[in-house]
Amino acid sequence: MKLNNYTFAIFFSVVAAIITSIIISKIMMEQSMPQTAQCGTLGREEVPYETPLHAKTTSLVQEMEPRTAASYLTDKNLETFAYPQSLQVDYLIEFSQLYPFRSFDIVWGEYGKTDNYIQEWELLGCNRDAQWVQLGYGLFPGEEITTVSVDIPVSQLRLKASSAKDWIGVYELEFE
Ligand SMILES: [Ca+2]
Repeated sequence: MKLNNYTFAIFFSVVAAIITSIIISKIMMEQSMPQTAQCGTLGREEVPYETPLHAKTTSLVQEMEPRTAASYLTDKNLETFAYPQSLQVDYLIEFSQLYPFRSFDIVWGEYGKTDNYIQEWELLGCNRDAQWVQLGYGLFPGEEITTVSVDIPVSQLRLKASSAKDWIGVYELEFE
């Protein structure tokens, strides 16, 4: 009888140790698992500053007018503007690689100058870990151009702005 109790105690402690180690290794595995990409893709390479950039710009707000399509946001022409005919703009700019930008100039034109237009805006960047980080944020710009400085490489941008009253647009997103 005494032996049985002793055997049971050993058996019980072995089982408990196995269960504990399974739980610990599961927790450690979860912690070391790579993050899921929120934007871009994981493992993008950072390219040198001199690398020529090709921006592919798409609107995440449905566009009603092809003459003011998303591509006009990054066509390097300050006369043309992207304007989805909506109270909101939400543009995704894709660069394919991680680029060490220094700053962005958001050229709002009249949409930043008069307070019936943009009331809130945000610029996000896709970082090395493929996560969105906020690069800039503001309420009514009160200016035609807003400059946003950046000190991390990003592979994508997302420019959002909204108005409560009138449709808004953006003339250009310049980067250097
Ligand atoms: Ca333009």
